[in-house]
Amino acid sequence: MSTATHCPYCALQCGMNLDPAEGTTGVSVTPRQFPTNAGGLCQKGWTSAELLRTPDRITTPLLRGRDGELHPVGWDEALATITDRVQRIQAEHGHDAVAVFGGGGLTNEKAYTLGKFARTVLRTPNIDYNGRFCMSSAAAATNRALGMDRGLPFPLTDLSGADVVVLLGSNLAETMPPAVQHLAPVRDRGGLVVVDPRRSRTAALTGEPGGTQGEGSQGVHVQPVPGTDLVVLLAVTHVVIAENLLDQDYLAERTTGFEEVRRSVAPWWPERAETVCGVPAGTLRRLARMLAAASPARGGRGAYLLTGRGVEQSTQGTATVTATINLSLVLGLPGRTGSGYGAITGQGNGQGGREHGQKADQLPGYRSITDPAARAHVAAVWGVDEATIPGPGRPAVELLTSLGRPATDEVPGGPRALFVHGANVVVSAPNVHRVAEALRRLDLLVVCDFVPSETALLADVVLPVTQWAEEEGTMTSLEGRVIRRRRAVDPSGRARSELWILAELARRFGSVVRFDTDPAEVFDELARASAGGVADYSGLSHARLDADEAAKGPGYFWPVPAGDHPGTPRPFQDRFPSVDGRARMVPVDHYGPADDVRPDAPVYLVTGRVLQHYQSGAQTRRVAELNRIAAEAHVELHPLLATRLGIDDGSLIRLRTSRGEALARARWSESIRTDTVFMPFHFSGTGSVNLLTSDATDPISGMPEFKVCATDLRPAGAVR
Ligand SMILES: Nc1nc2c(c(=O)[nH]1)N[C@H]1C(S)=C(S)[C@@H](COP(=O)(O)OP(=O)(O)OC[C@H]3O[C@@H](n4cnc5c(=O)[nH]c(N)nc54)[C@H](O)[C@@H]3O)O[C@H]1N2
Ligand SMILES: Nc1nc2c(c(=O)[nH]1)N[C@H]1C(S)=C(S)[C@@H](COP(=O)(O)OP(=O)(O)OC[C@H]3O[C@@H](n4cnc5c(=O)[nH]c(N)nc54)[C@H](O)[C@@H]3O)O[C@H]1N2
Ligand code: SF4
Ligand SMILES: [Mo]
Repeated sequence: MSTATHCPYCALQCGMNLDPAEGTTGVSVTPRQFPTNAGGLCQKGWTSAELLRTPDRITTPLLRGRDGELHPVGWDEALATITDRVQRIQAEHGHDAVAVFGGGGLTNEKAYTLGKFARTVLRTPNIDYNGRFCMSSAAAATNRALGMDRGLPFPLTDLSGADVVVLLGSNLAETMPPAVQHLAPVRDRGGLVVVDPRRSRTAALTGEPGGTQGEGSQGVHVQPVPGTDLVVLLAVTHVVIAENLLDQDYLAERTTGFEEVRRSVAPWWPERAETVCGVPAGTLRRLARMLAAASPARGGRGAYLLTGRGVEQSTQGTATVTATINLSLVLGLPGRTGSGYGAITGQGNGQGGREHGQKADQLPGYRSITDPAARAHVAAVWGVDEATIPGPGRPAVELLTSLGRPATDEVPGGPRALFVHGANVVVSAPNVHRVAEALRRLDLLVVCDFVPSETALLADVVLPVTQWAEEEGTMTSLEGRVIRRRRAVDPSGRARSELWILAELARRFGSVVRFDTDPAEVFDELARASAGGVADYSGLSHARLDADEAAKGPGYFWPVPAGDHPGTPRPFQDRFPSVDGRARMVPVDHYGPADDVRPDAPVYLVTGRVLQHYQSGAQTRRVAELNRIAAEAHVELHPLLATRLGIDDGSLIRLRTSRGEALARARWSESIRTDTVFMPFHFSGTGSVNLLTSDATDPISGMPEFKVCATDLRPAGAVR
């Protein structure tokens, strides 16, 4: 019998059917109609079942012995060891001495339980997650400006009706290939705009070779100096205002703060902006006019501005998203049918994962942990005294680098034990030298995973968990649509669900707080905890999601505040969920990357993804078909730069930044700027780009500057 579920990887959450595979214990994958993928899957989705039976899957708990190696042990021994050691650490150093690191791949039920476990059992404020690396700048900016952080506040399929779609720092064609079909009508209208220092696969869809419009063009590729998108946005906003292309009525009725923003963009006339971002003034003007013509106020079909990690993973990520929202507001786009601003969420449950309490400052339902009413509501659901719920913890980079740090007069001591659930931080965090060093200082590292990731291999205790096709739960897609993940096969070996692990640990810690292990019951509790919050799931249950899927189509867009509420596909139609119902415009300015190019590091290093691999590669490097195509780290560089540095195509390059060195193969490509190189982050060992990246963070969101730093590069054999 077929099981209707969704892909384990990215936030597009493509629909798929799983069927028992003949003659094996595994399953086979076939694509299923679902609005985001419309029957398509990328190569990662097609091959996803292979990981269920990967030869080195962890099928039993592992404990590091006196010999320094990890050895199989029973569940009882593993959990007793954890309980004993955590209790001793907390007795000596206090509750805060234990930390938790979660992930945007966890189901809603697991993310919720993890946050509750940290606050009620460990009683620590120190919980954060890898979404800090992914969505935190967009979240900070949208919460501030629009009153709500729902990545896309409209169904993805809405994009196809627009005249113009601008993708800022998103390579959708490689990171969510089936989504590209929704852009086809926009391309036909010549309205696809891609802003990327590389002519990525997505930028190539514009049909443009460079910054000028060619014959038969389907849009515009804008190729700015890395880290200067904010200047592009300030200049385009300047032109919209200077040429009086704005939507005065909308600004008056639906926004506040326009005057300050108008003043703040005044100094960014296109010719000045061009000297900073390298985009021709004519292109900046053309963009402003294209957008204005597409806007509903001028009778266009509509326009969308969308941001990806290319502009968000920056020390000015929150400012850049804010500038994108400001531009969308002067054009009168958000909350108008067929128009809007959205951030493209990345991880499978990157959206739900940031709503239910694994973020340092947050309680379920997207509530603030410092809000007394929120604390009282959630405390009542958990059955605890609200005074026992800790306050906000440290954001991811700060948390990871503080691990095991001794207290001094200047800084408090860092946590001495860490639980990791759903992240491979020694590959994916910025400046990993520093993170690996911090992990080594710990008294106890517990990692839950189903594969021996680079981080799991450093652990004192590894707990094997079930994989996507072995469990029930819910995910919330990039559209804010709550959907069901369903079990198709039995768990491998002695792997257990994280819900069971956390409930069992709670029991062993002597907690009186109730921890359910049935995902449907956990969901019901999550729904109650979220009631009245921004991300209100209280009208949903597994039963309702299942029953209605056949009748009304898949999933519900949150908020769904009642059992008979139809869900909210487009939450900003009538008002913004802010205090005064208006969008708030906030002036921002450009200050550039923390680690800018200079004589000893003269080239921009930008990082990102390739189609075949997912994130730290812990999963996809174990899938033979994917690994065959992309087996090792590479550096994309322009032949002109390569020739100047004596680097042959296919040769090994040594890259060096202020943080460290890495080695990777040169891949000549005319699609990148001559002052910039690109390297994916999916590889470990000497090919890990995060040996090089900067851990400077955005002052508001805590998001690290993964995308841009300054590097030196030369042939690997060359003497320095
Ligand atoms: N194949 C694959 N797909 C994935 C994932 C994966 O690991 N692999 N991960 C998922 C996740 S969690 C996420 S967050 C999404 C990410 O999805 P995207 O945001 O599309 O992915 P990235 O490749 O990180 O970055 C996008 C682009 O930003 C560009 N860029 C770099 N620096 C700058 C800059 O300064 N300005 C601008 N404008 N662009 C810049 C890069 O050249 C790159 O083409 O993908 C999801 N889908
Ligand atoms: N240089 C550079 N670095 C980056 C980025 C970049 O663009 N450039 N992007 C950043 C972004 S956007 C992201 S999202 C992060 C992602 O970085 P990571 O958080 O490291 O991502 P994954 O590789 O997905 O790690 C997830 C781990 O959890 C395991 N896992 C999956 N599901 C579950 C589960 O349900 N329970 C448990 N316990 N484990 C599970 C997987 O096997 C895997 O080992 O990387 C960031 N790092
Ligand atoms: S686009 Fe994302 S959800 Fe769809 S098959 Fe690929 S990895 Fe899976
Ligand atoms: Mo991400």
